[in-house]
Amino acid sequence: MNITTVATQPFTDQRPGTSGLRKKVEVFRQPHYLENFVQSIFDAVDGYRGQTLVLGGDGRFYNREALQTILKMAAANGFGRALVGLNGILSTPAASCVIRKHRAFGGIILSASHNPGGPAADFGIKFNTGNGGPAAEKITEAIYRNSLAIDEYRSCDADDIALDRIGSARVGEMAVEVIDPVADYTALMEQLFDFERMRALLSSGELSLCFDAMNAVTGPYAREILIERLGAPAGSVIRDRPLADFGGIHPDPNLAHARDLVARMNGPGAPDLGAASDGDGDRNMILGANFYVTPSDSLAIMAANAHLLPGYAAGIAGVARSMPTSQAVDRVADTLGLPCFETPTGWKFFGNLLDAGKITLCGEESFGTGSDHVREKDGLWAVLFWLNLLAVRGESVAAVVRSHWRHFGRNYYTRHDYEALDKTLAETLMNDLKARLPELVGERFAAGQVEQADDFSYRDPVDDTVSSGQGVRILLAGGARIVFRLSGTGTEGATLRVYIERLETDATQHEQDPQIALQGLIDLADEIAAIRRRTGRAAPTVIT
Ligand code: G16
Repeated sequence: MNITTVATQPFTDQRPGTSGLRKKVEVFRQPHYLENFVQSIFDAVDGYRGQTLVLGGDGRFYNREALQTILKMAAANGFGRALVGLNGILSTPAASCVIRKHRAFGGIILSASHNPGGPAADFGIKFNTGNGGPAAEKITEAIYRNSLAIDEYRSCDADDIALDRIGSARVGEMAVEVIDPVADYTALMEQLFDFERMRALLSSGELSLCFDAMNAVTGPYAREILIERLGAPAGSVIRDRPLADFGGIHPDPNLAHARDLVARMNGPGAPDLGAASDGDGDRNMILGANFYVTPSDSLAIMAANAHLLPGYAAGIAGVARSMPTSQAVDRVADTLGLPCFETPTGWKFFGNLLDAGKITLCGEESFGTGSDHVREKDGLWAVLFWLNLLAVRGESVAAVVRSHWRHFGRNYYTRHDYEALDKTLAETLMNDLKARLPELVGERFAAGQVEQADDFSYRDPVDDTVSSGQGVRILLAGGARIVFRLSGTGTEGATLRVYIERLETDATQHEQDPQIALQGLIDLADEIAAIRRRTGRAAPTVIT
């Protein structure tokens, strides 16, 4: 193998965010930019010589080109084998599944998740370790340090390999297998859920669904599982072809970006279950006929009902949620006597808890739920969970959620995003807020008295790593909360996220619009942080 060592210079902006490095395509296409980051990954880990690397992405623009570059670098750095998804495709949860099943050293996933794709849009790259999950912070920080000091990277002279057919090839001395991206994942889903029962109901039309793959990676997975294996009618999966620019849409499964699905679910003859996933297949949105399930409620309902499904019939060990996620799941954990962990935003923080067997289910307000079957959040898994649950309970989505609220109370919840703010302005807003925290404690507002105000810090109970500065929490009497943090996944300016929640135990008050039920707290958030005055924005960009 003809290895080349290429001289390079550091870029100063390669610190991984909430989930890997996300930048505009044009940034990644600068000479050496991608290569520097990939070499920094390899230099941050040990023991991969001769080992297997899993490679794939969400199929967005630049996916294939980047894959060929990474294959040559992996060969030159001494990997023994690479497993690559057909056409360069692997959804994020499927990549996690393949890493675990084939005992790979780790994987590189090419995705900017729900961010738009195309030449003028976003690209991303992240490293997952041998447990199948996103690299922990100590690795992502080592990658960043390496990226600041890098002066050369290794590649090799080799031809590009054909990604469009399943089979074996070589890049230098490294074996490459182009694999079916759907097979291992489908087999895993069949172990967790009652396919026979779901098939009987879906193929007879007793249960119906509409899944929106948003022109992104889950199309092939949804077609195989929902239509081929479970017998749902062909039109049940919409926007099912992965496109390099996602057809010009935001592949983000929320009420704003899945408009057609929402219209169908709110129209006459709506299917029983509506769902959507994102660019790389790890997020999910769940809808019933005329009914929206918040991701936080979805997690809580899963925890309360898991024992009804085959894969979780033995019970669950514990649950975890990211700090800004509503406390609905905490109430389930309390009732069931389960351990419940509160982690910083980012799936990587669940990895140790899952590996140690401390939790079985976990989730985030940002449309992510998952379990110990892989080490990523998993969009289609969540859809199958709900389908299986509806099949077992024989009730509508709305009935399942309403009976949950009656039993556990309703955690009214909303997130207000202010996107593309000036970075310095957003950072100043947060810093000023942090400076005010001590004086806020004990203060009485119309919406309640502040009991605690802090900047969230997390000590990982498995390896004692401390992650601080993870978001400002204002905790009010009665469990109401306002949380402020800056997004770690945006590629333009800064995004301020404001998360607002309060518990309502009176069942006669469960049918309010959350924006109305939370109005007092929404006003208080603005009063405390002066968002409108400082940003000049009259309203949030996105409300979920
Ligand atoms: C990523 C992470 C999630 C996180 C989300 C939002 O999701 O994997 O853990 O909750 O970003 O992060 P932020 O609020 O910092 O933008 P995804 O689907 O983009 O990979």
